[in-house]
Amino acid sequence: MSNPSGIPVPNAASDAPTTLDVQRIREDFPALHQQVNGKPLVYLDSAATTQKPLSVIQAVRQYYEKDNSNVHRGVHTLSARATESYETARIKVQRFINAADAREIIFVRGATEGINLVANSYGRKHIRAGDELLITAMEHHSNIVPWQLLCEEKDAHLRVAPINERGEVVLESYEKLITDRTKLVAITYISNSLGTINPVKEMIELAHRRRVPVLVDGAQAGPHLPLDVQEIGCDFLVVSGHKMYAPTGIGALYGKLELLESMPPYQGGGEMIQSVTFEKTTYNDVPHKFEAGTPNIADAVGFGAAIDYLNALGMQAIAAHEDDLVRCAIAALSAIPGLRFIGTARDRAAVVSFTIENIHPHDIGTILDQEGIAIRTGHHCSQPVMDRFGVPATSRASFGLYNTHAEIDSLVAGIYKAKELFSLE
Ligand code: C6P
Repeated sequence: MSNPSGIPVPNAASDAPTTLDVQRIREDFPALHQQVNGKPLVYLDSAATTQKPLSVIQAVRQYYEKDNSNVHRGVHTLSARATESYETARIKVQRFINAADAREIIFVRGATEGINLVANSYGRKHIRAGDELLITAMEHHSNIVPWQLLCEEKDAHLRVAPINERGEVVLESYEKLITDRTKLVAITYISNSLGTINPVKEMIELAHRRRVPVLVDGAQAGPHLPLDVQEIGCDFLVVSGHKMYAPTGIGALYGKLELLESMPPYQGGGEMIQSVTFEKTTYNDVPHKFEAGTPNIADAVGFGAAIDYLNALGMQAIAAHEDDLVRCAIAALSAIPGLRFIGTARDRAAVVSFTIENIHPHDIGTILDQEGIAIRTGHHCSQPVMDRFGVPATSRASFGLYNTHAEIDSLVAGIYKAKELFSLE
C-alpha cells in the first residue's frame, strides 16, 4: 500500500524557493490580521500551536461541504471520495517524513497520543520487570509520563540522560546509560522549552549499536526542519499537525513496518478488526489495526493541505528563515539588562526562553499581551527542565514561517515597557 489505489500525490517540491516572501505569506493567514487589545497582533507562540493558512481552512471546509462521509465503509461515491482524501493525506505524511511505506503512518490526535500508543502497545508487549527505558532531561511531559506509567505497571526503571548548562544532552552520559537492560530510548528532536536541536542521528546510532529501538518526539521538528526518518534511522517518530499549520486533533505516528506489524492493537473497536465473533477476533492490517473507530477525517485532509503548503514553500527555506529570526532575536534580547536565556544550545531552533530579573514570567506575558504580543509563559509542560535551571517558569517566544524582524522589535520594546512598569512600582 505504498500508494493505495494509485492516487496521484505530488512529491515534496524539490524546486521550492530558497527564501521566503514573508509579507506575501502573511496574506495566507487570516488570524494574523487582527488587533489584540487595540494593537496589531504579534503572534510569537507557534511552538504551542501555529496559525492556519487559508488553503488548510478551505480544505477542511471543502471536505465538509462536498465529501463528508465515513471512510473504508461505504460503496457510495461520497464514502469513496472521503476514503481517497484520507488515504491521500496519509501518503502526503509518508512522503513528508520520507517513510518507506504509507502503512508506516498511523493517524493519531497528536504527538501525545502517538507516544501513548507506543508505550501501551510496544511497551506493554516488550517491557519486563527490571528493564530500563532511557529518555533525556529535556523531554516534554508527553515523553515522560507515558513511560512512567509503563514503568510503574511493569516494575521497570526510567533512566534520564543529563543535559549541560547550555541545555544540550551530555552524550557521553547518554551513551553510558544505554546498557543491556535498556529496552527503549525516547528522545525529543527539538526541545520546546530550550530550543535545543538534538543530534538525533548520532543518538539513534548509539542506541542501535546495542539493538535498542528509538522513538523520536518530532513535535517541534515537524514545522521547523526537513524530516527524514530513513536518514536518521529512528524506529518511531511522532508529530502534531497543529504545530505544522494543520488543524488541531490530528497528528501522525511513524513506525517501522515490521515493528508495527508485531505490535498488539492499542484500542479496540470498528475499523481495526478483520472479523469478530464472541469467541475470537482477528485484527486488520496496519495502519488500520491502530485506527479504531471513525478517524478524524476532515483534519487529516487539512493535515495533507498543510503539508502541501509547507512543501510549496520548502522546508529548507522555512528552516533558514526561522534560523535567521532566532539569531536576530537572541542578538536583540541579549542587550536587555537582567535578561537570562534559558537554553543556549549551539544547534537550536526557533524557540527562545528567558527570564527577566525581578519580573515573574506571567507578568511579562500579561504586559506583552496588552501590547498585542502573544508569547507563552510557564513551565511549557517541561517541569524537569525548569528544575534543572532553577527557575519556576520562563517566558518563551517562538517563531513560525510568518514572523518578521519587525515583530522581534515589538517584542523587545514590550519587554522594555514591562521593565519600566516594574521599576515604577
Ligand atoms: N508542546 C508547547 O507549547 P501535543 O499536545 O500532543 O500536540 O504535543 C505534545 C508535545 C510533545 N513534545 C513536544 C516537544 C512538544 O513541544 C509538545 C507540545 C506545546 O510547547 C504545548 S505544551
